[in-house]
Amino acid sequence: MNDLFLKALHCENKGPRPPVWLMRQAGRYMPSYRALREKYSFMEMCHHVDLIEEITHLPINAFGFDAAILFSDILMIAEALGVGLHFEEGVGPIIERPLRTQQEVAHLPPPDMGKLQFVSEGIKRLKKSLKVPLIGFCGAPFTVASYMIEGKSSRDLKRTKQWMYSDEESFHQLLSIIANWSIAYLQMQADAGVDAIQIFDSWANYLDHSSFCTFSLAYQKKILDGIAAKKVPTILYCRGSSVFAPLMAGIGPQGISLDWNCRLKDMRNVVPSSIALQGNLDPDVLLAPEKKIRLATRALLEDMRGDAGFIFNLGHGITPDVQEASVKILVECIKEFR
Ligand code: 1CP
Repeated sequence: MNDLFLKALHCENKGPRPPVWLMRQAGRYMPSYRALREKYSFMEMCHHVDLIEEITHLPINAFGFDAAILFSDILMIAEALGVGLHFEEGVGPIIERPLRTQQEVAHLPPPDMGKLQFVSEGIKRLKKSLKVPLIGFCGAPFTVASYMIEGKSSRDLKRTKQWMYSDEESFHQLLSIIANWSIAYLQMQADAGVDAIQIFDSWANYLDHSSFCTFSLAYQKKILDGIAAKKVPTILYCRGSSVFAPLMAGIGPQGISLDWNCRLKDMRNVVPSSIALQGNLDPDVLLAPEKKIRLATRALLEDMRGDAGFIFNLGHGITPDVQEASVKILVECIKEFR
């Protein structure tokens, strides 16, 4: 088993190069993924154990990443909560019955992992076939709640924030319900064998400092505390995370994943060396010519040289318009770093 990723996550990587994996590494930029998508809907792919296994392996086989991330989606919990979910071509996720009232929140069901068994089965299968660590994940309650309220991807999160500011009580109730589901879900993933867990709060950048503490961080902490006994190392990711990094470091994750608007090296001044730093190349660098990809990759590698807790990643997910050849250049550049 290649343990470079877990070594770095525990801030114990003495080797010459950091581990590398990419958020959204199994996705539409890969022709092999698109070929499967011709045959199956995204929901079919997420529910089918054989496909979960096959798709999780695609980027590992193609690029030799040091960690795999379970093929699934943060909205599987929304689906299990009964609000209805499908993905529309060119639009993204659609929640069929978005939440509108306090009564609808009160009627959401308690955690039932029977509805998410396919994820557990997928993990068990992957643990037998993978030669790299497997990362499980969930969305943070604030981000999952925003989809359940907005009904689809939103540019401004207006409905979510209007609800948050006008009826705190039911907003907290919703976040609590999602957090309880997330705890049960991550416990199930840990029992099935994931080696690490990442929590995605992709829309936390819409919150001011005080709201971030109350509505995002508090529930990330609730989840970390709820799964602590499983002893699986966790990574927290927020978009716009650099301003919140010291707060995130304070709730006990093993790693923090940062987006590209900060100099990662400088974040060491506010994040202790016992917590891994993951990131943070601008995903759009992968749209540049080879020379620029190499330059930007080496600059980040040089900046983080000697940091035993550095995990190379992008600042956010890889985009569908990236060429596989560019990903090969990136990985090659990291692997030859001495
Ligand atoms: O059309 C398709 O084929 C579906 C594209 C796709 C894929 C490949 C979606 C729809 N989700 C995924 C997989 C996925 N999503 C993974 C799998 C593992 C991997 O990284 O390879 C993970 C970890 C996610 C997490 C996820 N889903 C997040 C958090 C991370 C992030 O990118 O911020 C979010 C916000 C989602 C919602 C979602 N699912 C899919 C899309 C296109 C979106 C985002 C829509 C939006 O921008 O609002």
